[in-house]
Amino acid sequence: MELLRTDDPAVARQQLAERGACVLCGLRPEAESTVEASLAIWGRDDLLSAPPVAEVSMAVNQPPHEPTGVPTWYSGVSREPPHPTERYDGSPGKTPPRAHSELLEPHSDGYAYGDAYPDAIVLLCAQDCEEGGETFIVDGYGVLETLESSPEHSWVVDALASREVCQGEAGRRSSVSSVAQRAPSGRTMLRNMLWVQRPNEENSPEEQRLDAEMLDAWHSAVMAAPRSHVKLAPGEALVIDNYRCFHGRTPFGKGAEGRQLWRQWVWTTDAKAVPVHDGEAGANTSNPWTITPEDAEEHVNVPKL
Ligand SMILES: O=C(O)CCC(=O)C(=O)O
Ligand SMILES: [Fe+2]
Repeated sequence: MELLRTDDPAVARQQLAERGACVLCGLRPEAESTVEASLAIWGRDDLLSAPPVAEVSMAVNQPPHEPTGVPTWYSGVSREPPHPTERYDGSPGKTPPRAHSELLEPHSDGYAYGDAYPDAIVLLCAQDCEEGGETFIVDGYGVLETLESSPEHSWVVDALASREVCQGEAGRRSSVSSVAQRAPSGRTMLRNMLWVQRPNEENSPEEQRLDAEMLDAWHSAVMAAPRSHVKLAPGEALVIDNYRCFHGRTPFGKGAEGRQLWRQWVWTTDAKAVPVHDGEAGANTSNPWTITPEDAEEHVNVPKL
């Protein structure tokens, strides 16, 4: 599938609804553009939260950099979050470092938030590299269809919706829930996190074996699914439905040092739950899962797979 390029935010939103991803063009190649683009796509009514952008450069796991002048937390909250969620507790864990010379496998962003992971992502290119560093998308709904139509694997679809597995970082915030869920808005929510999703440690050995079998089938199907590649140019943003699509990128070649992307996580009114930044004007504190500014620093820009 070819990802559509458009400079019209309304078309981008339409594409997101129909295909789960597209490229929005004609943006300034600056960090500030990510919130502007998000506002242009969803508008103040439907954009609930857009925390500080994170810089994605050569090493995906390098500490995030927050430039001055970038809005710190978009608090255009004009209504209650769609669904509150509980606060997760946990101590720091580790994710495998990803070298720029390696392929970054398809994944969902935001595992640190548990079920309240962001429902959309805006990945804006400020500077590209000469070789490699292409971003790609896997359509998770397509993966579900493929599983469904395979006599050998159709059981996986039901299992994804009913088996509760560990989807949080080990030793950090635990998140035990099903891989496939439905948000109150009706959207199907999927997660693909190769190094994070694992059998539910509370389960019996036999149940854990079934968890593992399901996760293996799911991860294998995602890895085998078609990928739509896009080489982003400066001023272009890949807009992703993070409930539906998984993203990754090819290894960098020449000019890797210069490549720079800005990553904006977005929560819209269609999200299952929205983590709320505590203590900021306009922040909605009625959500029991309220994160403090320190928490936000640590978790909003949490190192990614
Ligand atoms: O470098 C890329 O193109 C994607 C990076 C990524 O997956 C992320 O920042 O979440
Ligand atoms: Fe990512």
